Amino acid sequence: MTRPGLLRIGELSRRSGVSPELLRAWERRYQLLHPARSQGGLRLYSLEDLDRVRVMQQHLARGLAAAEAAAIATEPPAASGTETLLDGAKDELAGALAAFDEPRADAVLDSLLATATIDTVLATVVMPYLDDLGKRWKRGDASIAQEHAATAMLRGRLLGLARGWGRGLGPRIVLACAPGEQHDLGLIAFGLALRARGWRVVYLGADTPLTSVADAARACDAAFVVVSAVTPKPFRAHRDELRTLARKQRLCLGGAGAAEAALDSYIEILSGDLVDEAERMTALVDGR
Ligand code: B12
Repeated sequence: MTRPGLLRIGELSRRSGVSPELLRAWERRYQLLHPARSQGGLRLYSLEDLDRVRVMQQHLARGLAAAEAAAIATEPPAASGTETLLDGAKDELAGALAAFDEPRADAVLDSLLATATIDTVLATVVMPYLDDLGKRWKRGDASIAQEHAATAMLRGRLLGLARGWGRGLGPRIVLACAPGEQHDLGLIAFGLALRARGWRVVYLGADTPLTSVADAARACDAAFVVVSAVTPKPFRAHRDELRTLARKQRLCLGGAGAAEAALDSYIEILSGDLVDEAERMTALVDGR
């Protein structure tokens, strides 16, 4: 991997699914990309370049001509407009999901993803929405059916965005929920934030036995393993197995339960906001 956020043309092509030839043409014709130069003179592209390519693709898929799509993709975001869009989007998403209106919820997410990065969409809309949903569910203001339908829909969308997160050349990370743990949305979102920073994700999902986590990490030569849980209970119940795993792999514990788990000091705890923690892990593996 090059520096986080700096990609060679091949990696930009793999991540966006656009051929290097077409990327160069878009750079030349529409100034869509603004590469920096490495010491050896190689072009290095930023995550903002990748975002612009994705916005361009979304508008092409909607039938716009290339010049029109490029004009939108290269427009500087109007800060206040974006903020207003994000503010309104959480309420709109909540309204659509509460009414079991999947097409409307999809449309809200589509328009958000066309204008904001995945980090922003996760941190300002999806995660706060899930937090509110949990509070409403606890108060009895959201039914079990509404909670199940909403989380199933969001989980599907997040996993859709995750397609191809195992590809590329970055370091590999194995993500798994602790044994007995069903809450995997935070872990998927964390994987997406890592993916945006060049990691390759091997996702094992809910309720994974720790011996299987160890097998997978060994088989794919993972740089890191993250085990997550919403409460400290599974971490405490599997303390010895976690210690064994930590002797073989670089292990981190994540999710709301990690902060209270109080295990050994050599097991890294990721207890902050998931985008910040993805940034911190990237710095760790880069030796920054
Ligand atoms: C959706 C949901 C479910 C779904 C999960 C679907 C899925 N595939 O994930 C289902 C229906 C399966 C479910 C089941 C249960 N749930 Co539930 N669930 C929720 C709900 C509404 C949203 C969870 C969620 O995804 N939140 C979004 C995440 C991302 O937010 P977060 O967990 O606060 O995480 C923050 C950080 O910790 C960080 N983060 C999260 N994960 C990770 C991972 C890493 C690596 C990192 C770095 C950071 C990170 O990101 C977040 C934002 O900063 C919450 C309410 C809530 N407030 O969260 C309840 C909640 C988590 N559930 C709860 C409970 C009690 C249960 C059940 C026991 C209910 C039951 N009686 O059956 C079962 C347990 C199942 C099990 N064995 O795990 C409680 C937990 C209370 C507690 N602390 O003990 C909550 C808080 C609801 C409540 N207010 O009571 N649940």
